[in-house]
Amino acid sequence: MLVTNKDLLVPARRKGYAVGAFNINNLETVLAVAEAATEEKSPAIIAVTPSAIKYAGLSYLSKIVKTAAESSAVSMSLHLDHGEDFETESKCVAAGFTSVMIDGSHLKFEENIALTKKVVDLAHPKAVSVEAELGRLAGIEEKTVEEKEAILTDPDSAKEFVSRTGVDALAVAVGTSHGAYKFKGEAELDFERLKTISGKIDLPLVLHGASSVPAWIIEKAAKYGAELGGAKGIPEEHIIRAISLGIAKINIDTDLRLAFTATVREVLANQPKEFDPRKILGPAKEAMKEVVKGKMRLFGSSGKA
Ligand code: PGH
Ligand code: CA
Ligand code: ZN
Repeated sequence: MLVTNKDLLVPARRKGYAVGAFNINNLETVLAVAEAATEEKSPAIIAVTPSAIKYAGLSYLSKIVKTAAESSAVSMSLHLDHGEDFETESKCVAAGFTSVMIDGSHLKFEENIALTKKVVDLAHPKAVSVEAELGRLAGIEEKTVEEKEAILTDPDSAKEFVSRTGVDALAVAVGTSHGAYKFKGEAELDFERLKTISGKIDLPLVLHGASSVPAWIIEKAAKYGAELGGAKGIPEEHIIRAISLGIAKINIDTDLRLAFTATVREVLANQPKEFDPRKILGPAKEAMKEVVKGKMRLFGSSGKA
């Protein structure tokens, strides 16, 4: 079933669990998320970035995701992740996305409000949910954000932002970042700030850059030749605490990429005679599916479909 992010996230925030938003860019990743959601009886958000669209095409990706949603008993949404311009937002709404993110976090406050409002006015009449971002995460994104340019979300500005734009969900910056290298030292999130924001805003809050970069995946990848020294993610205890403080949507990309790559390396190393793509990508899909199932259990969304 294809539903909106609002349908999935309002109950999540109210009941204290979070729904995973999993970044996809090919058939295998969509299958991994859809099969995991079915087995866990969990809702799922399937997230597509502009760079995924550039890689695989809007029509291919939206049709693959819609096929997955329509053939599953659980609820799923088709979500644009980190859309940055009105044209991309319009194309995704026209292609049947049920939710769009407008990431104006690189803009000045008033400009971010104006662009976000314009997207809300486009999306809401078509019953499409809108997520916006205030503050700025460091790391690899559509455009890489240097650490010194990262800004944590100001709670009062966030309250003003949501009331003036009418968004359905807000992505906050509380110390996470995109990619596999989130911390040089201890993993630290600003929970006090998150608590203050969620006290002021009762909308579902979104945690980007939430991959945990599990040691077992890094070790498996390294065993078969990957060079990922210094990779570090968000500890699972931090995720649980963030959910208790109002986070209702959690974005995961890096952990799926790592599981995929570690498994492809393992298959190629152990079976040098194999050259059937299905025998290489099939196990990689299974590995991503196990990661997704683990996230659903961690986020508390299992059994909530
Ligand atoms: C993310 C994914 N996508 O929008 O925020 O973050 O790099 O931690 O998986 P990760
Ligand atoms: Ca951003
Ligand atoms: Zn993100």
